[in-house]
Amino acid sequence: MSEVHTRPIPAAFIENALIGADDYERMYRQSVENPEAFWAQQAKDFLHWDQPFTRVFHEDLSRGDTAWFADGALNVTVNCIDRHLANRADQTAILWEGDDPADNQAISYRTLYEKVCRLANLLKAQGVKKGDRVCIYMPMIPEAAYAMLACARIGAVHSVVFGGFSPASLKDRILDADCRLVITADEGVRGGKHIPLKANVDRALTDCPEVRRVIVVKRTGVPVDWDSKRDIWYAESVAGMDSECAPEIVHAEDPLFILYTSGSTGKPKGVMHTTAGYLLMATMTFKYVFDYKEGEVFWCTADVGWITGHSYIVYGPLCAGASTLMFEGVPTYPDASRFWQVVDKHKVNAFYTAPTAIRALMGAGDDFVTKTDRSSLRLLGTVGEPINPEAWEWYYTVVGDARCPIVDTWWQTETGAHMISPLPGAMALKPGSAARPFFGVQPALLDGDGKEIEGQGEGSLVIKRSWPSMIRGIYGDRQRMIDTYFSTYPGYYFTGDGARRDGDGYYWITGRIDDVLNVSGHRLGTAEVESALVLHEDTAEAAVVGYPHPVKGQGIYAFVTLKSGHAPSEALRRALIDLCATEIGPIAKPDIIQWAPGLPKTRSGKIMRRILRKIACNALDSLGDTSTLADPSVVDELIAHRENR
Ligand code: 6R9
Repeated sequence: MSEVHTRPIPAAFIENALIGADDYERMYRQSVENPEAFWAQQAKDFLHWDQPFTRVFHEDLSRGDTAWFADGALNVTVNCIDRHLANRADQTAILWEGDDPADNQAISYRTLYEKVCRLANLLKAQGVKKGDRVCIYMPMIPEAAYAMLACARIGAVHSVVFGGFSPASLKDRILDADCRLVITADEGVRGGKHIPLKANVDRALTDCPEVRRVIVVKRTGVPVDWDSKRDIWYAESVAGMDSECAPEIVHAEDPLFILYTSGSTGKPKGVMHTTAGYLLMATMTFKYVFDYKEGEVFWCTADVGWITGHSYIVYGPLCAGASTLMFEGVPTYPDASRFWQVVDKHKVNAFYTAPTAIRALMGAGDDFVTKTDRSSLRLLGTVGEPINPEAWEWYYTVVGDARCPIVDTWWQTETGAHMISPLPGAMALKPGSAARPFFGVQPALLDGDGKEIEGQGEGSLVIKRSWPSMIRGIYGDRQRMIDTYFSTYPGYYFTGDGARRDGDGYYWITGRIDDVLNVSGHRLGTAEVESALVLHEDTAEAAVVGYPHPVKGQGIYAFVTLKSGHAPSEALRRALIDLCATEIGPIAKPDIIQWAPGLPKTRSGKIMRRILRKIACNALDSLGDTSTLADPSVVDELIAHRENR
């Protein structure tokens, strides 16, 4: 890669930044040299405790163990709502922008308090108790946030399932977490299209006999099928509830939520986060990485079904007392100017989105951006996948008018909060680099032998010590957490990403080094897509790999072998693509299907994905050694008929 030029921090920004270069160096040093003192102070500064902690943390990474502030007790909603009522009850907590530009709503902290208490009381009335799991399958409407917070109010554990997932995926997640109650809406609305959420829930629940109650928010008012023993309407049910609900004070290490994410093998896993450490780090990173100042409007465009929505639409901003914008729609509806129209309409100060959206909008042309004002913007951010320097430059110069620093934030569902990111007032920016670690985070790069690389170099990205918002478990399968994250390199947290460190100590994330795909910033396991493809009765075998895609970052390339006697056809191709959509969700549709008479396998029968990746990327001069294959001629056949040239 050619060396990119460094962008200094705009002078006007440095002056008022919360953390300057010297602050960063000093605080970072303290955070790693004396983590006890550092984190104890942060936890006192950022959170309200009902029972103060005396122990700061404990860790044993070889067993994936960590505990933070373990003898302290608190409630997340007291931190995100109640404590703001004295000073900012009338300030907007959630600024909702509907899919239709004419639809919007400002919810004050006072109103949020009432909405959350009523729903919390409704959950209690339905028998939900501390520790019970509640599934939330919602569009991007304020009720999604109320539902998450209502669970937190009573110590219940939410499991938000992205509204784009299919009934089959929803069913798997409900069963895995043993949820007994589901909160959903009649429909979702995105880009003018309607998504039948309630009908999806009905289908999922045919296999979930334990779910006794479904609370349905009326979003569009379309007629929906109704099971009068099971389903209740949200609005009429909460109307009868008390608007006060005493918070359940929970232990710092009690679970707050489960969120499913894809790994390299098997079904998606329920990543578990606990209360205090997660909330602390979500809030602290929100404030410092986005340089958040009182009264500002913050907009994260993610869906609440992903970790980014959890940490930076709901928990981080609300705990910090910010106004958080929640957007129901898509970047290109009614047209490709929508994001910037919304920025102007609501005077957004910080804007946080994914590289895939930036690339898509870049392709639509500058006019959609330049015809808007955007002078309210002070800072831009990206997350979800590596950002290519061209997209970075466009974001910086065209969207940000070369005034706004860009924070490229590297983190994961499992890390709960930002791990590597510029602090915008503290360090110069390098397009394409996530810059330097956040306080308390100690990244390292390991070589092929598991030895730490000093100074410049490239390797497997790991984290050396625990941090407050580290994954605490995989729901129902502790061993799987240890195997996935703490066994590859004992004593380290294994991220699954590769990275390079340059001479200034900046990190450049190179992408996943395992069998996880990143399609438009969404994680998908190759194994999940393969399982869907082989459900078709004509399919004998399937192997899925990623390949570079100009907008999505990665596209899905599937090699499919048919059972003997079955011939490829366009109809079969469509059927396989649809199968991925119905089994997983539309994001899992393969971009390319190549009919493969055979797959490259070792003599022991293992598919050599390394070779398939090269074929999918059209990188034929670096195929590597194929001599260990059972039948090397398979490779020539696949190359001759490759679909990506
Ligand atoms: C927050 C989130 C995590 C994976 C992660 C990495 C990729 C996220 C990135 C990035 C390069 C960034 N990733 N942020 N890669 N630069 N700034 O996206 O969580 O859905 O769990 O995905 O996304 O590969 O391992 P999650």
